[in-house]
Amino acid sequence: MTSSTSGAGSAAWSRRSFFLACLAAPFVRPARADETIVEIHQFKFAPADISIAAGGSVAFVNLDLVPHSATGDGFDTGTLRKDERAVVRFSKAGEFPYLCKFHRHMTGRVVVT
Ligand SMILES: [Cu+2]
Repeated sequence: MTSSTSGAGSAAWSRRSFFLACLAAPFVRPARADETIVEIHQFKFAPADISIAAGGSVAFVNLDLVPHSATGDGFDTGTLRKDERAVVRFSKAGEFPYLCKFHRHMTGRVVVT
């Protein structure tokens, strides 16, 4: 009895799951292999200290209500408002310290190898 409806039921369920997955996608979308995410949250860069391979990118994502930036020698995300992100590509090896130009106690570092 119930087996006759299970097909339709699971189809409806999977449509609903697909719909929910689409809604969730922006939040759970995995980073590209060559992209490292640094979240800006509660006036901190997290993780503040990262190491990437030359040619890789860092996506800075502001989760705070207030604007932030990631500003270093040779790069600047510009002002990032809530939920905005900026991707910075690092092509040369080296150490790239940066800070938030609005809150200079907020610091981080990208080590490119
Ligand atoms: Cu800031």
